Amino acid sequence: MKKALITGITGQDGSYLAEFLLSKGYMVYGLTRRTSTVNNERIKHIQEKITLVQGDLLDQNSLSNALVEVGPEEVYNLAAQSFVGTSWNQPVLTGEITALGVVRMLEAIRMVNPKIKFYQASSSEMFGKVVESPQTERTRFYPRSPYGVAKAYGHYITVNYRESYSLFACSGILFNHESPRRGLEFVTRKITHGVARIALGLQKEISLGNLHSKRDWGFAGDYVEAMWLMLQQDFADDYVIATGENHSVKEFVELAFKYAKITNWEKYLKIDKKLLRPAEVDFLIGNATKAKKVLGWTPKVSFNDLVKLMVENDIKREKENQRV
Ligand code: NAP
Ligand code: F7E
Repeated sequence: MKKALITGITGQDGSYLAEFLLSKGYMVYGLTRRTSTVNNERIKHIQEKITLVQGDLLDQNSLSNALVEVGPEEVYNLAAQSFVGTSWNQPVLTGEITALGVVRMLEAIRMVNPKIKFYQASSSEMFGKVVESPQTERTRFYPRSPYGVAKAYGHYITVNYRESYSLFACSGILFNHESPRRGLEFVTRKITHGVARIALGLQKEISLGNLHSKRDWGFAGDYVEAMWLMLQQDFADDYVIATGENHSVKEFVELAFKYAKITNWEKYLKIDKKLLRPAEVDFLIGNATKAKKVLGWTPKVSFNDLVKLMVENDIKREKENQRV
């Protein structure tokens, strides 16, 4: 039985990847950091089937110890300070976790077992103020936030350790991917959660910042398969994972209200200038031709189905919360 260690297993992607790897027959281990309250909501349904080990991307020895304890064939590094907005407020912490955390894990792999295959969760935020569209693996980076800058370091150090030490290290440049398990601070979930509560009479309005930025939004459940496929190839490489279409925040809002059967949606929307970012990423659209050709990967869930899925899930969840 193959063993995989996932950092960030308590996050959105970590929970979907853990489910996916269990379905492939893996023994799944997750690295979790100490928090004052246990934060296993997204993995509680599979907790009996996985093993959690303590560690933190800020602590070098904890990573080496986790690798010795688990002895994985594959490591998926999904842990990060992943919220772009917070990265202006805590740029140094973002750099420590999202950038230096990657090299700490690569060093641990190099020291403990250089045969371990490594996946790094890179991001379309590295393209930032895009220099060409659609963006491919060869598009030059122009990050627009401390988060984007930290991810660019994580990407390049992954490439560098592959070239310096012949590690099997892959970087997946994933465009935005969402789900009912998305954190509430990200725009898609903030919208579907707010719309669900408005539909049930529990909330009066939603406050948003920039409605005009466009994102290439896919479904997280589809994207974790691409992570796994990258580590099953003969050679380590970097891949863009995206749907190839983009939509504005405004379009997302309109569609979410439509699926909640609410007309006159404008009256429920408030623009709050405090939610505007110091520098914005206006337009992202990915070209995943390489992933399709080499990995045989294509996204399955459409934009409309994603919005519908998220709205319906939030309505169901809010109804259940009211019953408790
Ligand atoms: P997420 O829901 O925010 O999850 C982040 C995970 O990282 C959580 O499990 C968190 O643990 C963990 N973490 C944070 N700091 C840590 C530390 N110092 N040591 C150990 N674990 C730590 O993020 P996601 O949406 O699943 O994204 C997964 C990865 O893909 C991230 O690296 C993100 O930057 C990247 N990415 C995401 C997208 C996207 O659209 N979702 C696109 C491209 C790339 P706690 O539960 O303890 O906080
Ligand atoms: O913002 C605008 C905001 O925070 C999307 C992370 O997973 O994907 C994510 O980063 C857009 C931006 O995601 C609000 O200004 C308007 O233009 O949902 P978001 P993100 O910044 O694209 C990438 C690929 C990652 O790697 C990241 O980890 O929506 N927007 N009003 C708002 N955004 C938020 N959060 N809240 C608002 O009220």
